[in-house]
Amino acid sequence: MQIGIIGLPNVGKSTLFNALAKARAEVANYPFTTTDKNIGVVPVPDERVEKLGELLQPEKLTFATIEFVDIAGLVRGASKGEGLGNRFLAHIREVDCILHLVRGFQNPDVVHIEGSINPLRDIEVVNTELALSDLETLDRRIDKFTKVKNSEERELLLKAKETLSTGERSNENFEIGNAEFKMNFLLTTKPTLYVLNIDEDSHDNSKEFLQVNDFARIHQSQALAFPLKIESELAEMELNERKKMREEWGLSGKGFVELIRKSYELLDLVTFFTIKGRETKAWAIPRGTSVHHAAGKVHSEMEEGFIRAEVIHFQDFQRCGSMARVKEEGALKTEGKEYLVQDGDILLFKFKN
Ligand SMILES: Nc1nc2c(ncn2[C@@H]2O[C@H](COP(=O)(O)OP(=O)(O)OP(=O)(O)O)[C@@H](O)[C@H]2O)c(=O)[nH]1
Ligand SMILES: [Mg+2]
Repeated sequence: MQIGIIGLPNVGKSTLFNALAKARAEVANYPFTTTDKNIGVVPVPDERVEKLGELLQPEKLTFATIEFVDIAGLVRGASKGEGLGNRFLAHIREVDCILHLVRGFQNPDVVHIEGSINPLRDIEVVNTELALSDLETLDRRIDKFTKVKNSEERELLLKAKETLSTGERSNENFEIGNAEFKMNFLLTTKPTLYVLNIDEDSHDNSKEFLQVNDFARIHQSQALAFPLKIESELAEMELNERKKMREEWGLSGKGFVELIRKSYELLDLVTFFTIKGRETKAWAIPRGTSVHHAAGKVHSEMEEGFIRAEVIHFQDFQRCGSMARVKEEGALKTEGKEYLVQDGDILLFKFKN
């Protein structure tokens, strides 16, 4: 599951990506530093994993991961091929969700492609390009259906086009009568987290952030104020030093932990745990995945030979404190193939091989 980091040039996308993934995307003060798609695998902070580590003392403790993609900056006219327009848009099409990074920091040494700090305008510039690109995609699809009479799909595509043309965000699902089509091939349907990159002395009650937050709310999205520069510096420090600095700077947020958690929520994933053998491990899967498919995520043989799963919720395990106690209390439930994995389930797969 991937989150694409998008935004105007020079807003700090690669800085964010580097801090997140400790990858080596170039960071430099001029537009289009990033021309290739960079993917970083990031562990999802989860107190439950730490708790399981304490209780089970496994040799190896593994967090669930999500992927961030550093995408080249977009400019006005990207949908018409300006800048790295088309490549940029193709990369966005491939990701599941969008982290839209917006410049809120002042530093006049860093060039702003639009000439001034104005988060809402910047958001509109980027979103307009996404919408224009979607309109083109829709037109192409609508053309295909022109000869088909009473095509429900055509009607739906036209409806989507109408919605987009008014500047509204399109919905993933459009319904007409009994027909329902997934519109997830459109860029503007992707769940979005707006991250305002603020100066370290700015706050999440600043006028700019409140505007961004309102915008996000109206468009069924999320928003976060994030002092990227200081947070990336803090991320390099030892835990204790970091805590001290956080207090000194009066930083109220939870830093990257919060940013990653919010990204994780955006992807609408649930976490399950496996505790067999030497390794205790957290896995992320889309909400609504059956335990049968979850087994396949761990090992293809487990899916093929799946018999049943024994399930205990993290909280029950924590209360019992050990597997022996769980069994004594009869707190293990047996579930068949169709069971939908719940966030926090510890799963023991029974399979034949
Ligand atoms: N003051 C300040 N400078 C920042 C911040 N974030 C990034 N910068 C600086 O802005 C410049 C551009 O940052 P990048 O991370 O390369 O920006 P980008 O969005 O990846 O740019 P493109 O890839 O060209 O689209 C660098 O010189 C960074 O050091 C910030 O939070 N505060
Ligand atoms: Mg970059």
